[in-house]
Order: sequence, then C-alpha cells, then structure tokens
Amino acid sequence: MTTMAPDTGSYEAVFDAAVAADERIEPRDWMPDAYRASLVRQIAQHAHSEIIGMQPEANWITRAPSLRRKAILMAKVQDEAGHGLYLYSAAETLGTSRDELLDKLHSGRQKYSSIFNYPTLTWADVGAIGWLVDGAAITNQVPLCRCSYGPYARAMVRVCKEESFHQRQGYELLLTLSRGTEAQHAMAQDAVDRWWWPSLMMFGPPDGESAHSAQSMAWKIKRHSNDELRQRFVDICVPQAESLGLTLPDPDLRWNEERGHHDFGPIDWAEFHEVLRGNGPCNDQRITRRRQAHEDGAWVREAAAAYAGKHRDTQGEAGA
Ligand code: FAQ
Repeated sequence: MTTMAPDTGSYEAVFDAAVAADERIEPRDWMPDAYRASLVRQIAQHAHSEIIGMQPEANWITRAPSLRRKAILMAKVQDEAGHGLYLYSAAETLGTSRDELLDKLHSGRQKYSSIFNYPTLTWADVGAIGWLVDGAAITNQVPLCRCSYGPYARAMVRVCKEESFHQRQGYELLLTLSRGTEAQHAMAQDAVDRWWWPSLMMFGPPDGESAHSAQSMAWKIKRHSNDELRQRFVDICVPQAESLGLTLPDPDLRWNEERGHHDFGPIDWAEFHEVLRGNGPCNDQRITRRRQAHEDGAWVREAAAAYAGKHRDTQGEAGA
C-alpha cells in the first residue's frame, strides 16, 4: 500500500481504500490512532491469554499418565509460549513495547481470556481444553488470518496450524478416556460438563453488548461477530461430541431446521462478568503465578540484554 493517494492527498482516504480493497495495512503505513489502539488492545489481550493459558495445562505435566502424553503436553504448552511471543512481536510493530504490555497485564490494566480462570481438576481437563478451548480458539482465529493488519494476520496463520494439532490431541485424549473404563468415561464427561459453557463465553459478549465489534468489523480486524463465531463453534462441536460418545451439558441444544443451526440454551453472562471483574475461581492464582514467573525470569532478561550490549560493542569495534 502507498502512503499517499495522488488523487485525494488524504492519508485517511488511502487507509479506507486499502481496507475496502482487502489490502493489508503494514506497520509503516498511516493508520488512524483508534485503529492502532484497538489492535494493541486486542493483540495484547490475545498475547496475554496465550501465556496465562500455559498455566492450567502445565498443572498436569508432572502427572501425565504416560511418557507419550507428557511429551505431547509439554510440546503444546511450549507452543502456547511461542504464540505469546509472535503476538507480542506483532503488537510491538504498532509502537508499544513488550515491557509496557506485561506491566499492564501484571497491574490488571489489560485483560486475558476469561477461560483461563477455571481450574484443571482432573487429567481429562487437558483433553477438554484441547478439544473445546483450542477448538474455540481456532474458530475465532481462522478468520483473523484475514485481519487487515499484516503482522497480526501473518502470526495467526502459524498459530492456527499449531492450534489444529492441539485440538486434535485433546479430541484423541478424550476419545481414549471415553472408550476406556467406566471411571475414565465419567472423568471425560465431567470435564466436558465443566468446560462447555466457559468455552462458549470465550467468544465474548453477545453482539448487542459487544462494545468493539461494529468498529472492528468495519476495519476488517474482526471478520465475524461474536455470536456468529459462537454459533459456528456449537455447530462444529455437536457431531464431534456424538462421535466422542459424550454429551454436551445443555438440555436446550437441538437442531433447528429453519435456521440451519443448532439452538442452544442461555449463557450465564453474570458469571462471565464476574470472571472479568477478577472474581473467577482462579483469577488471583493465575496473576500471582504470572508475576512470580516474571520476577524469576529477571536474570534471563538481564543476561540477554548484557549479551546483546556486548555483541553491539564488539561489532562497533570491528566496524571502527
Ligand atoms: N475474556 O467488544 P467486545 C487461546 C472483553 S487464545 C476476557 O466483544 P472484542 C489459545 C473485550 O476485550 C484465547 N475478556 O471485544 C490457547 C472487551 O474489553 P476491553 C484468546 C473478554 O475485542 C488455548 C470487552 O470484553 N483469544 O485460547 C472476553 O471486539 C489453550 C467487550 O468485548 C483471543 O484473544 C473474554 N472471553 O471481541 C492458549 C482472540 N471476550 O478491551 C492456551 C483475539 C470479550 O474493552 C491453551 N481476540 N472480552 O477492556 C478477539 O477475537 C476479540 O478480542 C474477542 C472479543 C472476540 C475475544
């Protein structure tokens, strides 16, 4: 995209035209301040979700039931760390710094996904997170591969590939439990019962209450509304639950021939807002652990900065 339209001379008109033509906005292009701020808000929340999201599953690494399961889970949790890094890098292209974003996370000034404030009580929760939470994440993130902001869209391509593996491993884990002993089947069912509704909340408030959707969709940051993606996710999960031999905990769930979609029961939005206010089952634990991990990593950041400084000095001498 060029930064100046010869015919209008207006930066904003060039930006609008690029968005309308489905072109990518790149870091050095002119963009409205509000577009930049909204991207930083969403990408930061997304990055924070990836790194906080490591905690619930990491809780089971030491107790994985086999070497194979342990290796898979470790790889998955490491992938989430990688996703956080791609996303912080994407946010940095908008003129913010990783330090600033982490500071906002640690001081509660930026959010992370509500879903990670629920506890992982049994091994089956690892399967339910893979199937439902990663499944919801993919449903939300595949359209983000077409986001108007280039660095975010490109990060999403790789993230989605990795999330597909995460979803499949969760599904396979649950299938194994579901087809196992009666106790294993019950454990899988209990996990799905606990994770189903919070997974639907991941898509955000209903469209009528979504503060940012209309503008984000006009800018083609978001391509679909929260309710559209939530419906898509429900429609994907129903046949998968049947194949798993598990039920979804919603008595109102049924196929609606007229709409060509599944109807589903009311979501407890009061619970969602409580979790966002910091009153979910694990909010305190998650943020305390995150702050601690950041403090524990101070020496790594110092060493990396010292090494980079030394490297710069050596290069300077060689160039002199
Ligand atoms: N939790 O106006 P909207 C993952 C906030 S990654 C917390 O509808 P928007 C991978 C929202 O920020 C999961 N807050 O907002 C993984 C806003 O607050 P603000 C994360 C939420 O941006 C798997 C306010 O409510 N994915 O799981 C939530 O248009 C397994 C009003 O909402 C992403 O971040 C929520 N669920 O739509 C990792 C994807 N929903 O900023 C480890 C990118 C809404 O005004 C293990 N993000 N809020 O203070 C998005 O697509 C969008 O930002 C939405 C929200 C759809 C999340």
